[in-house]
Amino acid sequence: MKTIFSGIQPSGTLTIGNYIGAMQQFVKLQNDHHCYFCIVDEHAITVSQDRLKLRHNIRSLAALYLASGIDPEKSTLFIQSEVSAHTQLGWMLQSISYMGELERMTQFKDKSAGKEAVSSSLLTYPPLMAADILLYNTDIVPVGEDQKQHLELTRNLAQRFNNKFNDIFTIPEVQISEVGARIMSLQEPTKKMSKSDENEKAFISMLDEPKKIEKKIKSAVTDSEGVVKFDKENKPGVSNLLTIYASCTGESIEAIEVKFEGKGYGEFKQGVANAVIDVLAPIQEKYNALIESEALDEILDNGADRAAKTANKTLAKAKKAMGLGRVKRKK
Ligand code: ATP
Ligand code: LTN
Repeated sequence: MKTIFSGIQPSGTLTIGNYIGAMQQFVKLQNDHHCYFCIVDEHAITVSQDRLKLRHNIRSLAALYLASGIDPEKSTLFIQSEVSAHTQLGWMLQSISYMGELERMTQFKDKSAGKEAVSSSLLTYPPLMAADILLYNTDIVPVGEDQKQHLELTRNLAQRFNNKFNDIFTIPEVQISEVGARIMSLQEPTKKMSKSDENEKAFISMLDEPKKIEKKIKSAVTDSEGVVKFDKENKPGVSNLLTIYASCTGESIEAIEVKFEGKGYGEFKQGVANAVIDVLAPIQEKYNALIESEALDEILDNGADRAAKTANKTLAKAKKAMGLGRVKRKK
């Protein structure tokens, strides 16, 4: 069975973009893969976080993974900072990363643009991400399109390490889902929907109430043509809503276009809102049952123990390959 690793940052409540682009895929993949799903809190602190909010977001993200259908019997769900091998290998991989290649990462450029004080961890984010992946001998990394460049770098670092020291890392493949790989902002449909967007109207949170979902979709930016048709170039807003609709119902884009032929955006938007509400209602119910439960802590404790077992083995091999520490004497 192939091994899968993916991570989500606890930097806010997950959006419908995260759900479609990440969660939906994870839930399917766990049936025939060996899966690790990680709450990457050490990545979240590369930008400033309020400590109480961060703590809340970590727990909330864990509950959302489970409420979305991640089964702790099938998958290992854990918090990055509870498995210390991640930062340790992350540091080691920084030592073989070049400034130039890190500065070229679009995420770094986007997040640092126009800022006066940029933390160095924003620059060294990709070697930590590479460590997350490489610790588990990962074969496949399912992510959204925006993470492709980081995956390419991860592969380069793994190859560089293997060539320079010893052949210990598996070279991971990226897997990007086709439909819904990139859900866009409701307010600026040429920009990715992001849970840390300052404008709350730009995203639908997985925990938004039905009324709020309806309101946000009704105020989504479209165009003045009044035709429900998929055309990413000329009709980014409508195309985005079509993608959301299709991902929530499983219907094809073409079938939805036919359904709303000759109908206005008002009716279409109501349809999109209903589709989103129907998908989120059962998830929210499960979330509410989990969020304060002891069961959630137990799952995360077990997950961290299981993850550490594998991670520590890889870390020991990598340290040995690099010449760190001592050779253990035989007693
Ligand atoms: P932030 O805005 O806080 O940087 P984010 O909302 O972009 O975060 P991440 O934690 O970076 O979310 O990503 C979690 C997963 O969800 C990744 O696999 C990412 O590619 C995917 N993802 C994030 N946003 C979208 C989106 N708009 N459409 C599809 N997939 C997405
Ligand atoms: N950088 C990713 C989150 C992330 C990740 C990972 C994804 C951190 N470590 C390892 C896949 C594998 C993001 O911002 N979406």
